[in-house]
Amino acid sequence: MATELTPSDGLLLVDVQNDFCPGGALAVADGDAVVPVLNDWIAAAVHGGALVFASRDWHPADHLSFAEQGGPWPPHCVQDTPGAAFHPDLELPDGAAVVSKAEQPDREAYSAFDSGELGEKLQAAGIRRLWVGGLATDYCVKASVLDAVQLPELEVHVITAGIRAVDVAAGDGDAALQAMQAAGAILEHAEPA
Ligand code: VGL
Ligand code: ZN
Repeated sequence: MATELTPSDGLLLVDVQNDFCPGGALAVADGDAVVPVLNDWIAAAVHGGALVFASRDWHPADHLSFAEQGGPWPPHCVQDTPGAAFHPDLELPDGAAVVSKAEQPDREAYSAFDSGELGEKLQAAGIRRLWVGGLATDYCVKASVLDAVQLPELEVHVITAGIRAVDVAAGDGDAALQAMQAAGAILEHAEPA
């Protein structure tokens, strides 16, 4: 069944940034395949008057998640570098709210809700359903969805065609999907109307 979005819907695009796409510093296999899928959801959001939020991993150059500082990742999504930019084909509408996260050098922040403002913005806008897609399934999408399901009166849907996993270990992405579903998120396999 196709889904029609309304002004009480929100679309959260998680970290659709160059460094998470093929050729990037922390490339997710097939990561750029989320772009056309999410563009369809963006079009449906614009058509239906739904709000669009785009989170971005926005690290200082000395962030603790980078290997040089003892963290698990190669440097990625360093503030104001091309790798940190949104994928050039992502059709972010005017009025999309950009949410930056993981800006503090000494703190990891996978969830888009770690920025602090997103929960309040959703609540202030009267959002009742949140549709989530982006990168990566097993890190920032998962963390964002697990935070979102904690908010009162918010139904959380994961756009399964619009996410891709890092899969450091095989099966991480599938486990993340199960964890999101177990926490109360709805796995959405349909296309937007
Ligand atoms: C992410 C690893 C490190 C993500 C961010 O956006 O999923 N993953 N930083
Ligand atoms: Zn990061």
